[in-house]
Amino acid sequence: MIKLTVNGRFVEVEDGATLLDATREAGVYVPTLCYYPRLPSHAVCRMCLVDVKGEKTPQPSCVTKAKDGDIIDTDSESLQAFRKTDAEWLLARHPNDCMQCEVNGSCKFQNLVNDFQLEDHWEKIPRGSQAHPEHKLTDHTSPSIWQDLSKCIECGLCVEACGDSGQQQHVIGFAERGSGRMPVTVFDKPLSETNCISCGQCTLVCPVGALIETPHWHDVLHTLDSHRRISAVQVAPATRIAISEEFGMKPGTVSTGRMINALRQIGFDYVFDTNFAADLTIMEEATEFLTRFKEQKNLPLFTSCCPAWVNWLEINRPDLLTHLSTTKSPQQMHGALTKRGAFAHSLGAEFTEGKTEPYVVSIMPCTAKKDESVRPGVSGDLDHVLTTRELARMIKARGIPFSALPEDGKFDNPLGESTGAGQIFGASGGVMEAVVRTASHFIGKEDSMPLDWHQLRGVVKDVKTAEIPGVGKVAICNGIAAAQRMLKTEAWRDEFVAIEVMSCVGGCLGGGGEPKSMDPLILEKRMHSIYEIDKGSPRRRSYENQDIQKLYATELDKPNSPQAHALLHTHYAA
Ligand code: HC0
Ligand code: SF4
Repeated sequence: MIKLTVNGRFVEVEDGATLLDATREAGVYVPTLCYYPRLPSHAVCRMCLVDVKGEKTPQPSCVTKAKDGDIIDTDSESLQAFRKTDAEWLLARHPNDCMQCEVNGSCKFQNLVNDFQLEDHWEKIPRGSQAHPEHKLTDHTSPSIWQDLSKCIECGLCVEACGDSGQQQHVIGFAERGSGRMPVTVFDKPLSETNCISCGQCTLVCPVGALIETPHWHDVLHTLDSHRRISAVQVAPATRIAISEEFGMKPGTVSTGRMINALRQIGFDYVFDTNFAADLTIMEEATEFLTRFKEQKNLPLFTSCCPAWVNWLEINRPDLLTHLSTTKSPQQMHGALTKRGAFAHSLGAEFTEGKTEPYVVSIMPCTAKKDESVRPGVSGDLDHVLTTRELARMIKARGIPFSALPEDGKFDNPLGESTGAGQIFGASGGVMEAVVRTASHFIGKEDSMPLDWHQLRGVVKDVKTAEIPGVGKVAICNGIAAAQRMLKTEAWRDEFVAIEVMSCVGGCLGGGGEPKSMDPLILEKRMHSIYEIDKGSPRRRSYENQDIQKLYATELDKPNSPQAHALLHTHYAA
């Protein structure tokens, strides 16, 4: 351990810790703009400079390692003056449209301006140099991601998140030098024409509003307020946990009941659980897997519920699309059942008497789910997809005191009941574990196989594997970069019978639409809660879901039946 003092306070930090870590340990606030826990720091914003006794110049605390005996001052007059000037320079290049900005209230730069009481007294120098008009500042062509580089502060985090340190897609890179420097797409193409997979990791790390999810929450509130259609919303497994962070609660706090109550107050007539459809996905996907296994065809099966992974395959390896499960994702299944299946039928007369079809919204921790909802083959299942962050904005816009809401909210049925297997979909490895739990029942080995597959869990390892007795080896790729690495050789073809890929590290709980936490252990904390919900569930295998059993009995016959195929399966664009 390293012992040092920060502003006169004694602290101990682990070997290898930075001065920034030490300030956090001491409970001292040091502003940062270009720092993000899981990405390399380049110390470009200079906001985190601190004085270190004995050093002639201030040191960037995000990259300077702490040493035994260091004496740190974070708040000297000269540091305050430097930070102020530095931030005012950024402000001179920043548009003054905070009131209309989608990240108003959660922008790190806005917070800084507020904290430092900065005045915008310099002459404005709009971003985007006249010398390089080819770099378009705004791009609204993607169904998932909006770009507005007039707000960019050049932190470089999007370049890292999309590039070598993150998703390995390299869609965004820096162009130009000096004051014209900005992160642009390859050949300045609109995002929709690049290899962007819509994962949204760039929006997660952007400290300002330069890269955001394509916003749809205004449309949702507008439609709800018109009261013209019966409305239904479904919520993803990961959202009910991460939403708590947006309201100052401890990471990992489970807010299922509060969230349901908030959604009712926002104005939704029905609040459903995506986990119900996750159970249904398992019925379809486990059956599909066992059929392929029997026929030894199109193995290994690739899971298909991560739309950024589907996008990646379509763009980069269309030759492998036959491996993808044709089972729709839970989001799309739930949408189809709500719009055209069980729920729509249950509305009966109310549905037919002038109210038109139900208005269906989903809330996901993911930006690519927006893109998925307009894919050929599934478009029409849903009207709008919102991220967890957009849900928080709606709750705030409605003035709902989220943390004070009662925790007693319950999902509506019949599309609301779920098992623990549906809940673990939100974590990397969860889909595969859920498949194994139900497939073992289908092949009569339920009693001899474990319910908990700890080898498949975790947010740290790139690739996790497990041997399923009598079936073969399965693999989990924790992030799209891990999948890319695996597919570089041919070994996967013979080694595995099924492969789960989630494009974001950690799975959906680390999705690009989640709250922008700076807690280095955020993925672990969210994951812990997901498995706690599973552990406490009375039913933990998807086939045990009573409402799913009823759905097959009344509407879908059996898994992979023609009826199930018509409503619950899709195809891919080669
Ligand atoms: Fe996920 Fe899903 S688990 S992709 O991560 O399969 O977004 O949370 O809702 O559809 O269920 C996201 C999360 C979902 C879907 C489910 C799957
Ligand atoms: Fe890159 Fe993902 Fe952002 Fe697209 S959404 S630019 S792939 S990080």
